[in-house]
Amino acid sequence: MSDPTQTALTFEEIQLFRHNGYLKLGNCLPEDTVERLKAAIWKDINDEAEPVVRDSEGRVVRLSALVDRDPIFLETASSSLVLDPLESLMGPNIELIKNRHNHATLRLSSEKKSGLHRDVKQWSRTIFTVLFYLEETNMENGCTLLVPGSHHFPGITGKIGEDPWTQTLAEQAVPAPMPTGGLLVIDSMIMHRVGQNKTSNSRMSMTMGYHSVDELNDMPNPKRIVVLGEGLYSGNDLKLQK
Ligand SMILES: O=C(O)CCC(=O)C(=O)O
Repeated sequence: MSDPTQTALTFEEIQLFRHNGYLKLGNCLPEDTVERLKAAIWKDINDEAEPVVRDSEGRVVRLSALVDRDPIFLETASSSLVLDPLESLMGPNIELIKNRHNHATLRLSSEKKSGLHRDVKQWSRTIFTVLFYLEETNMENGCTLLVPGSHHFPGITGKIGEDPWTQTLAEQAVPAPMPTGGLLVIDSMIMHRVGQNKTSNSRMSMTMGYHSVDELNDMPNPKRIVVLGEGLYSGNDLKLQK
């Protein structure tokens, strides 16, 4: 795969990410990568290759377990285009998470409006999510909307919009239009939602979750893949065993 260099993030970009909870990355996926990803996604959608999620009309709108499908998915999710900026945010040892996100979604025209949500519940267990936009996304076809800074709010148990303090948040969501091949990294505690697709076309994206290697866990986790650095362990029980 051709892999344009994505430089490490600047201090200002890192600060913006920490402050706002999201960052549009400077470089896009190369055109040929986008085409390979879309072809692999369309193939599995047309074959209805499980595991899939269907909409109320029975149409396949999501492919799950993406990294166990065509190798292009893992290749893209672990390319330096993604890992160079992630390393600036997460350090040198990074795992890709197989049981959160790890899917491709076809957003079709829909009357239903989705609500704000978080991808994780508590700030001490947050992950970072990368959204790979395989088609241009804008206000018409339902670009992602985010509430800047909402990743700093405490964990909540109910649905966003149920407690009085979260009720007004929907009004604060800002749109994040993205070009074809664009990459958006979010702190998964940020409150966000997908916009409404008011066109007759699809809006295709791929979503992957990442975590820094947990240096206090020495149990192999088959639902994680180390994609950068090493799966090191530095618990202080090592000293006690000597
Ligand atoms: O596709 C989008 O715009 C948002 C996706 C999303 O909210 C999610 O996968 O949790």
